[in-house]
Amino acid sequence: MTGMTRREMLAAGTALAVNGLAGKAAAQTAPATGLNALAAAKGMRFGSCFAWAPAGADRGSFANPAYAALLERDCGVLVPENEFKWQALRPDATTFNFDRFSDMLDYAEAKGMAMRGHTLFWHKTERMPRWLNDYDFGADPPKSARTVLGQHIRTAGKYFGDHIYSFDVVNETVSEQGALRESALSRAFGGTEAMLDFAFHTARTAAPKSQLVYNDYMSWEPGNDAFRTGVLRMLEGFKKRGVPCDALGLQSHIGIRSNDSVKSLVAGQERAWRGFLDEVTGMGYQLLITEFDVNDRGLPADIEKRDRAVADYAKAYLDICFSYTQLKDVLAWGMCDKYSWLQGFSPRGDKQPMRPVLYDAGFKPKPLYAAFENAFKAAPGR
Ligand code: 9MR
Repeated sequence: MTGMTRREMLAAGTALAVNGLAGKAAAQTAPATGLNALAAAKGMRFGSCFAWAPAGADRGSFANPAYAALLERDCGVLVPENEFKWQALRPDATTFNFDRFSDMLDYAEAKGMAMRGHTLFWHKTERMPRWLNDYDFGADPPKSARTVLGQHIRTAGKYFGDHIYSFDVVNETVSEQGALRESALSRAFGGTEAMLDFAFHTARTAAPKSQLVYNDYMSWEPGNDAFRTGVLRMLEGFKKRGVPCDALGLQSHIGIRSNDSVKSLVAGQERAWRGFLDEVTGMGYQLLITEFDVNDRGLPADIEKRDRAVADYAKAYLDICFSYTQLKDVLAWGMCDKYSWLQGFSPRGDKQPMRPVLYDAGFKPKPLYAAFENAFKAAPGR
């Protein structure tokens, strides 16, 4: 698509309306500064999600100079928080709208940062566009299901495969009980397994150079045994069937939700988490941390104590994860507390703003930032 404008694209007679494609320059490599420099010294990379917003909006966006300064200081890789999801890209079955995503990619590439694609398919009905949940799969449901999902993955791969080095091909298809979720689309395929295999094979063909990831809300939090077992069974199945999935994305939305001390939480969670990571890497999968943040609901309001516990808990988690040299990319789910999804999704009982990511609402680094610095410094090279 190099040099092809949106108008030329449309004139080229594609069966689908694909908006938002400007000519793209080749990606450059960001000069490593801040956390990304510490990561790079170990063969790793640090990054964050970010958003699209109108110029100057008070958002976690490249268009907010204060937020962009954080991205440019610390990040070598970026991922759109919402703008590459079906709900953002696909107003209906025949239209793609890449306008916002395209702006984000232009920014990332102008700054020499790599881009991840989140996500080619989020298999939760409440996260799928309504038109897809209500879709009429007609007389030959498997065929029309392959057309719908295939068009999406092929279009994203065709236009952005050379620009997105890593795709979350499927996000969250394993339930809390460890079963594969179902939807109208998976039923049309004749089952979730057939749909997952098709998604990864199609992504490999459409974007042969990109890393293909299964992403889920993995972390060391307790009470996840059935869920983790379900993920392991699915990953085993991929290997047996030759499904081209390269890596497991550990979302890593960790949190302290009780009065337990950091020490006792770590002691209770480390063994099972290492056991899980041993199994995943033992099957030959790479790892990424894709959406790191720390929910501080269970911690006292006192900011000094709260930030200390968040940082200590995070450092223990990062040390374990970084000890696996299969893990190279580490992305936070936002750089500044002010814009974290958790402020709205999971407010604290005392109504104090949450402090889940690396910079506070005044754009100052917190102890969590130092925890990342120290974790990268302590990590074995890869
Ligand atoms: O942070 C995202 C929030 O702004 C969106 O409203 C929400 C639904 O699209 O998704 C949030 O990001 C999620 C990510 O896409 C997948 N893993 C869990 C993240 C937090 O819910």
